[in-house]
Amino acid sequence: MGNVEFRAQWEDVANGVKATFDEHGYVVLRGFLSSDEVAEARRELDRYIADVIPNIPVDCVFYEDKDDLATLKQLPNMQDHDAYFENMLRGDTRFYRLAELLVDGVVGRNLQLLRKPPAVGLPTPPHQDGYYYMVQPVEGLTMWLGLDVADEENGGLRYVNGSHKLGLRPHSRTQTLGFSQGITDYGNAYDLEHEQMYTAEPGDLLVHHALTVHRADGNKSVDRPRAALGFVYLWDQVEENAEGLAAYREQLAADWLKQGKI
Ligand SMILES: O=C(O)CCC(=O)C(=O)O
Repeated sequence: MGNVEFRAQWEDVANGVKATFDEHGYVVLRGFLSSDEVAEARRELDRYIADVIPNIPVDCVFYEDKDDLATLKQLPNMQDHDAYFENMLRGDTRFYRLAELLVDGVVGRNLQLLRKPPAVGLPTPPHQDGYYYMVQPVEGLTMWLGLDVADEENGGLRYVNGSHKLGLRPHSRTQTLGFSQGITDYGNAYDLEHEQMYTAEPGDLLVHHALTVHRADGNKSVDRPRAALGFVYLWDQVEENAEGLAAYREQLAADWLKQGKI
């Protein structure tokens, strides 16, 4: 990955980026990947879709409608099934180095496709990623790398500025495949005053803390998919409720199967 422009900016970025992330709970890095690098990631994603999907369990591939392959919406844990994406998350990549800069000592836990197919792509409910991971302390981050244009029509990201300083919020089960937990008291005065919507171009990187409240709209366009890659890094000192997490995931997969969603 040799984005010269990015390397030239790296020192400035490194100086300012952590302060911004710590203050707001997120930071937006425009042009984090060059167009060539985005093209490579997209080619690898196409290869994954063609060659890997046929050989992985059903709970690793989500569609809005499983009978319509055009409605592909999420590919969780791609790092478990493919060396290219394993390296992207855990190798000595720009993503990993940035995660290390923001949280000293990280483990790459999940690399997933986050896609909203046109017309049927559902909204992402308001949530905090830290709630899903069952860890203490809730210390980690998610990077969201745009592969398509994302905007108000097809599902830009909405962050609640400063919400990472206010602790974990109550969540409960949603019926949204891939985002099974949503904040139950979302929409209080703080949320409404501090939420900001971000659009993205391919190659832009949005990074948020594991406690930052965020959501996204559905894809209301007729022909513009909105694809992104999501990278989850957790602090390497967190304590995980591994049993609770495994039990929850097993139950969830059983529910989706029963409902015919996967
Ligand atoms: O892409 C989206 O709609 C949501 C992304 C998200 O919630 C996340 O990366 O944590």
